[in-house]
Amino acid sequence: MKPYLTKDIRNVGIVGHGGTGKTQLVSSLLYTAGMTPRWGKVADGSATTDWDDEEVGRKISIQTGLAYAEWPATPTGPSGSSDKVKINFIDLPGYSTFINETKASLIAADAALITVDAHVGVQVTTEKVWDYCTEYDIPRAFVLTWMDRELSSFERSIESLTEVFGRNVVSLQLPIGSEKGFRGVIDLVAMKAHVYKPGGDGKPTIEEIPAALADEAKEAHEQLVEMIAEGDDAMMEEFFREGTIPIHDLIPAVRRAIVAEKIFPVLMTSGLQNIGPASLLTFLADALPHPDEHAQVGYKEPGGKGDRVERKYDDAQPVSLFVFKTLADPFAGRVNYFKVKSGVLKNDATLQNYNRNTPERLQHIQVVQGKQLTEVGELHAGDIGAIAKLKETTTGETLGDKAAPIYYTPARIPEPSITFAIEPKSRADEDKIGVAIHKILEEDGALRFSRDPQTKEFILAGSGQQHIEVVVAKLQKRYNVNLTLKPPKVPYRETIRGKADAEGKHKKQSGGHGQFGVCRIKMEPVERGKGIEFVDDIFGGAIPKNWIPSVEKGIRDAAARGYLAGFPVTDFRAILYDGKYHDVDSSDIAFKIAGTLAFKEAMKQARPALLEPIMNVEVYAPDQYSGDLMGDLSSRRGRISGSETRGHNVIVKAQVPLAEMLSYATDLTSMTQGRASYSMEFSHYDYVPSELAEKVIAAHKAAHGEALVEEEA
Ligand SMILES: Nc1nc2c(ncn2[C@@H]2O[C@H](COP(=O)(O)OP(=O)(O)OP(=O)(O)O)[C@@H](O)[C@H]2O)c(=O)[nH]1
Ligand SMILES: [Mg+2]
Repeated sequence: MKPYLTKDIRNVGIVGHGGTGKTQLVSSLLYTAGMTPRWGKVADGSATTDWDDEEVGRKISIQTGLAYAEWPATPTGPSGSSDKVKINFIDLPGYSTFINETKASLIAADAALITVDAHVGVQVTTEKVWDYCTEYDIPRAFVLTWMDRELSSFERSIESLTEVFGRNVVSLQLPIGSEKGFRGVIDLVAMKAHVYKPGGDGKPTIEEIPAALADEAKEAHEQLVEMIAEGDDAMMEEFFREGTIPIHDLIPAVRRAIVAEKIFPVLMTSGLQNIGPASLLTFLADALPHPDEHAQVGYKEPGGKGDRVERKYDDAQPVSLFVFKTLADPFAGRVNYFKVKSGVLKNDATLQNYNRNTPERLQHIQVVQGKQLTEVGELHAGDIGAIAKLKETTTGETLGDKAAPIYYTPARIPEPSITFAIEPKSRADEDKIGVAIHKILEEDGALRFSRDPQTKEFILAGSGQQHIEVVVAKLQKRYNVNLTLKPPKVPYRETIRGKADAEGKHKKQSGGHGQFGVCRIKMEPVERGKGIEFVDDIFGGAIPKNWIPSVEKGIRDAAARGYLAGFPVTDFRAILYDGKYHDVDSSDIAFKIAGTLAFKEAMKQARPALLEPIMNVEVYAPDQYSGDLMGDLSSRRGRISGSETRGHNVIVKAQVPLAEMLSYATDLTSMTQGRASYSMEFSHYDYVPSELAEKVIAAHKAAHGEALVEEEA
């Protein structure tokens, strides 16, 4: 493949509600552009960007899929040249359990194509991905999918879109035919009809607009031009004088309006009948921003800290690249997907990983077509590629010229919302689990793994039941680790409501060396979410410097093991202000134990309390269910924070304790005959009401009594 320059690269994130046809659409576009010999189908597991075993098996997207098409833009300049551009597709999951993956990888896109099922209109995830686009400040276009489906409707879809996203949503096409009879589109910019053969090669015959649609098309064209020309007096005048704008002026004007986020265009396809792909490809090539039209900022320090460093997508700047996705391939090893943020990346370059302060050699840089990787010699600023077998690099890290460090900020991903215990089926499985899970953690930023310090159970936390099930399936298929998944758990925490002042004294004199350490601590609550703060307030060497970390460790270890019911204690400050030591008998371990004892004593005084995770929940459903939905959420101890109508749908927003939401997916389906969708995201921790707290503590003690006693001993 020839190297593409920045101005000839388009990076588009394909996002939208689960199952609206993103992956099928990408396969149709690739086939139409001649990038794949066969036309991939989600239904038979051959779609280019759903290639992982779990995706093929479940027929849904779970992780970021990359692909690219080479396609000519419409020549508008005097040269009339129509060199191909490279359109990089980032095909992202739509189901809410996998939406964190979407957010993390969309950061590499310069524009988004949002799929909307022409039968349903806007759904809960449509709004969610729109918000991500706003956060990343990228232009967006809509594509109506399933145009061949019974009861699909162009008019209703546009109505639904303008209702939610405003009057700047404007269609660039009109459908030719509808439902089973959908045959193509009218291009409202060039005013031509694109007629497709159902199930064909995705390329249309270009015809004059059929007489029956001529008036409607003319009116829509005029509306479009007026919107585009708004604020451009010269163009407006020309339009009124001539009654039209020449196509070589109109295409760049449409592009400018899209790039400036003045308009949000709508196009349409049938991914399964292959109607519309060529028209859509030409649109993407003509109208999407070039990478260098998207401002970017890096920072002097990781995590968005330190001074800002301006960088341009410019070949002349020092090379830098950002890793937005890591894959753990059991055969190929670790594969990193990256975007070149500045400069030219040459094959075999040695770049500095700034986050880890280590050099990495980039042997065999590649472009990605689904699961197929092809080596290339160089990639220019703005392009997307892959690299296998880096020593240490994973998602969210920046690499580049050692002399010009910069850090790009990774996406902010919400904390996991659900926790499961997993149990290895045999000793051999237990031995393998650590290594295997580590590989999966590298590719999944929304997953957390830990070991319950009380019960010694292995704990997986993620964004939903299906997320954890996929992880368990991967562990088994890829790494042959067999596990039992236990019922979901609510990740309760403990905290304190009051203050305490306590002493921890460890003294043992049993022949030989004794053990001696005494510490005095104060404890007080801190703001929710702040975790544990340790303050060293020792004066005059009451405890020598080298044992102070031992006291801290003792306190932190004890806090992790919990006090009321074995849940980690959090959001408190421990101030170490006094103590005693012995020249011979004091030791690291003696002060650790003293720290632990002081913590336990302080907990007695400090009015311990139980915390539970509260979730932000959004439910989307036909408005007839509005009352039922709100009643149901209230009965789950939910606090309704708002409800809005969206055409014939209602969106209900609420804050609900996670403990009440464990079976919501099933309950919502039966309550609405499957016509609702919802999303749920961690919001904050709050106190469990006292009568419930007692039950939770009792239940936990009953289940883990043995472990608790053991720990005391
Ligand atoms: N009839 C018809 N079926 C479609 C169309 N687009 C997609 N499908 C079918 O819808 C199902 C879901 O399509 P996908 O492409 O996997 O949807 P997706 O948006 O990628 O789904 P997620 O990535 O899991 O959110 C598949 O069975 C497709 O064959 C379409 O335009 N018409
Ligand atoms: Mg998909």
